[in-house]
Amino acid sequence: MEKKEKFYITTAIAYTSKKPHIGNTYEIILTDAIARFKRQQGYDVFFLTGTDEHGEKIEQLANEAKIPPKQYVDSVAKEIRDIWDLMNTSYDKFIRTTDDYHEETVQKIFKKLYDQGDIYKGYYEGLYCTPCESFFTETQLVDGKCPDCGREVKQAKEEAYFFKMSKYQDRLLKYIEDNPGFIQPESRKKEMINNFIKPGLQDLCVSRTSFKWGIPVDFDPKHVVYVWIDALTNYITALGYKCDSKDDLYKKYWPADVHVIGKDIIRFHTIYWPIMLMALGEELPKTVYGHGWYLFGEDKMSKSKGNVIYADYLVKKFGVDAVRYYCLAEMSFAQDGSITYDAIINKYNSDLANVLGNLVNRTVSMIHKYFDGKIYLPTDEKDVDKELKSSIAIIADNVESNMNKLYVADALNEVMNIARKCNKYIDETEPWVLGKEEVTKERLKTVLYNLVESIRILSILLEPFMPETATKIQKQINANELAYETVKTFGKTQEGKVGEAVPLFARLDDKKVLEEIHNEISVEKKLATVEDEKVNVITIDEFEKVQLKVGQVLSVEKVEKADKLLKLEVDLGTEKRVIVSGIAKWYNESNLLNKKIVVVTNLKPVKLRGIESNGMLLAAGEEDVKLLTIDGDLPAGTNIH
Ligand code: ME8
Repeated sequence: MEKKEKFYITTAIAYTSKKPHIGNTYEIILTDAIARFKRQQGYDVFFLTGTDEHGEKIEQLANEAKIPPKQYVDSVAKEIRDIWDLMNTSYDKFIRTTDDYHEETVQKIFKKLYDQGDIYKGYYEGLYCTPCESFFTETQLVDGKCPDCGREVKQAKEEAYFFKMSKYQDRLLKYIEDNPGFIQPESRKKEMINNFIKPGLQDLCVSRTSFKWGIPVDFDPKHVVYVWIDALTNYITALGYKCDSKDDLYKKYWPADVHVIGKDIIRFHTIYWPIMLMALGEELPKTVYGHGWYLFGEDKMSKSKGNVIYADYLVKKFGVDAVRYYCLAEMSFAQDGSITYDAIINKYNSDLANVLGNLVNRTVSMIHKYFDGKIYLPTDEKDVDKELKSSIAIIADNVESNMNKLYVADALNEVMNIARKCNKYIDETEPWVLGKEEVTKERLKTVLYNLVESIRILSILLEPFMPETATKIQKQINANELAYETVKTFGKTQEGKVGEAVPLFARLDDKKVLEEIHNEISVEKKLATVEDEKVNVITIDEFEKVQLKVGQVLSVEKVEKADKLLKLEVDLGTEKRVIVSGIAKWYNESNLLNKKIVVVTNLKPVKLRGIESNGMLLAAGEEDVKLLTIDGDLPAGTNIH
């Protein structure tokens, strides 16, 4: 038997920080469609997906949830895999970056690169905020202070490992230029070359000491490996690349034929990743395809805006294949897509119910009505039949060429064009007229045969995009010839009986469905808010750690060269304190002197513009700020409880 050509395709590995939304889910559906298409074409496909489970953010989320990070990622990784399974994606392997074999190989790779001099130990220098444990650049500061907590930052140096990116810069540029298909879409290629590579690559800081949830550098365990080095390596560890040896799977499938990723992480995949591979002496991936993003209408999906759409909810409302259809059809190559509930309902009705569902249902029902479910071979060929056959042949070619260019939405639209052509063919041939007279019923046999045969071809071409629907259609028309090559030969259907006519996509009442969604979403939002609040619940003991007192303002001064700051002297009964506060925009001596306010008295002192501030005032508001005051008269120093 002829040896099949291999095809290795991967998705980005999803962060186990939170449940994936429809945008992340789009990527696995897209990759699945390409993988299924390649399998149909006879390739020996390996399709990899998985989860990216380390990093500071995940450590923080686990801390907030008061569970160990591993327990946290186990639960989110399961949620992700369940959604990938729900979407009927045909991945061959699901890798987790917490898998033992992956962690071991990442350590070996780090050591190898260190031993050969590509990674060196140095210092990360910058402006450091101690409480936040973070480095910032001058431009990231806000009023010269930490952009996160507003405190002073100081010049600091932290030990870290660096990767000599610049060493490989020229080789990378040459690879990109010699392999025009490497970065897709083309427009991204220019961006990478002109904005990042040509100006000169900086050495990359590849270890961290500020958190623990990562793969330790085995020869220097206070460092953990930078999460991107850990994550990118998944594409080879999953195949059994072990640094000092390689499994057969690796030998067979590497290099990747396509890495499917989102547009935001193209730089990591087309600069850092190829350079890592060059340093390891391994082949580079053939193509990195950075798809666009799904937006909610025109906005980025974000939990805080409450506009995140989840795949499992959509599946409950519309079914798996309708969700796959929308996602694949509505994001053109090199562009962003838009998703809203009403757009899904519209597309469902216009394409799936009216065009595809209607065609299959009408055809199978007519065969039952006129011929007791029997399909007869055609007996003549009119122009209208020729036209149908030739357009289907052209469409089948278009589907293939679009898929080979990764123009998945265009390919799917072509498949739907078969259904559109068939509906037009029904209008032109008027089967209901032909069915009236015995003499014209002979012609009707041919018309219905052509429809069934077109639907058979359509169903094969539809399989990569909507696998369940393809099978349902094949059952209804009782199709036996399902090999991909047969899409190019019109006439494979034999005499026989069709199955039962079962509607594929019942039309949705848009107003009713939208109203249901609106109600369900608002209940979900409420539940989510209760959940969020639970995470932040504190006990009375914790609250009592904060000492609050009534303070009276004794003096008010502006702080030099700091527009926002006021220096106050506050009477706390038994003592006087200096407090520096960022309220100069709203308060001055005239509206603050003698005022009774609320002061946190046991906060660690901080220096602001060289003045030690010993306490904090409580205030409300962002744009318009008001200090908390006391209702009635109480002496300065009174405890607040
Ligand atoms: O980036 N529409 O993980 P991730 C379409 N762990 N795609 C979107 C999207 C949207 N609205 N939002 C995100 C990571 N994506 C890393 C990858 S790979 C070695 C490490 C895409 O969970 C995003 O671009 O944040 C990425 O390709 C994928 O979803 C996973 O995103």
